[in-house]
Amino acid sequence: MSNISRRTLLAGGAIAAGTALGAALSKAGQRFGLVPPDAGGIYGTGETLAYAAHRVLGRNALAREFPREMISARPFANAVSPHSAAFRRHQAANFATWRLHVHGQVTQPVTLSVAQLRAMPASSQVTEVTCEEGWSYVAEWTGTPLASVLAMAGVRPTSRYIVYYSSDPDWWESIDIDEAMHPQTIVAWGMNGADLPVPFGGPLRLRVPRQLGYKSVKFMNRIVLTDSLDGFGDGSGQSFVNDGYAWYAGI
Ligand SMILES: Nc1nc2c(c(=O)[nH]1)N[C@H]1C(S)=C(S)[C@@H](COP(=O)(O)O)O[C@H]1N2
Ligand SMILES: [Mo]
Repeated sequence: MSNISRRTLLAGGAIAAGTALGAALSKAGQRFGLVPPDAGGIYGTGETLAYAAHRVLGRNALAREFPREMISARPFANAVSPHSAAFRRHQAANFATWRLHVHGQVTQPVTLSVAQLRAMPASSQVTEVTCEEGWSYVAEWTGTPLASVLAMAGVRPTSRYIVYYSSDPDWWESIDIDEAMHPQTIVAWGMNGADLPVPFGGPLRLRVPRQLGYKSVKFMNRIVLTDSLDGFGDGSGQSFVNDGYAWYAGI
């Protein structure tokens, strides 16, 4: 696929230099799974090109990892909606009651506690959270590779995306299976050597270091595997609050 897709992409790039990108690239792209779900939106052509380029040429590329000396002394926790009463009850129980549900196109849905996730082989990374607003910080993130969690549930071959939710009903996101299986995509439960603090998304946060900060959903409690984003919100793969953000936010 890689060679064909590469050619498709180069052809797409040449067409982009002209004007009639849409038809040709999107037809080829759809065929090879290179068109993001919000391709019809305001980012249209540019986003499709970025997504296709990253998927064809940089599918396994790694997000930059930093030396530990570069960990930010004062990481910035972005504002979130007020926590629900249910969240505060979990917090009062030190999140012993928190569960991550994994279902959809899997062989066997699984439900995991934070302790169960912590008992699995862990992975750490010193990576940057980059907000679309222009600020960023570097931290060490520790968690369970999402690929291991998905393997427990058994990914059906029809799955093309994961949709992931938080205790904040207005904040959910989706990524494709390549991104989900990437070794740097982790279900984080630790930050800078301690438990992941609530302001930074504790008890569980999906860290997607190859994409902008808004894809790293805090307070994650549910993951759904699916072959299509139709039927999830407006079908663009994101909560309405992220309308206007590109679905594919690769950096
Ligand atoms: N549940 C939830 N996750 C979220 C957000 C949010 O408001 N709610 N904000 C996102 C945005 S826009 C960014 S840039 C990062 C910020 O991460 P930080 O709070 O660690 O700085 O979290 C993302 N994850
Ligand atoms: Mo952000």
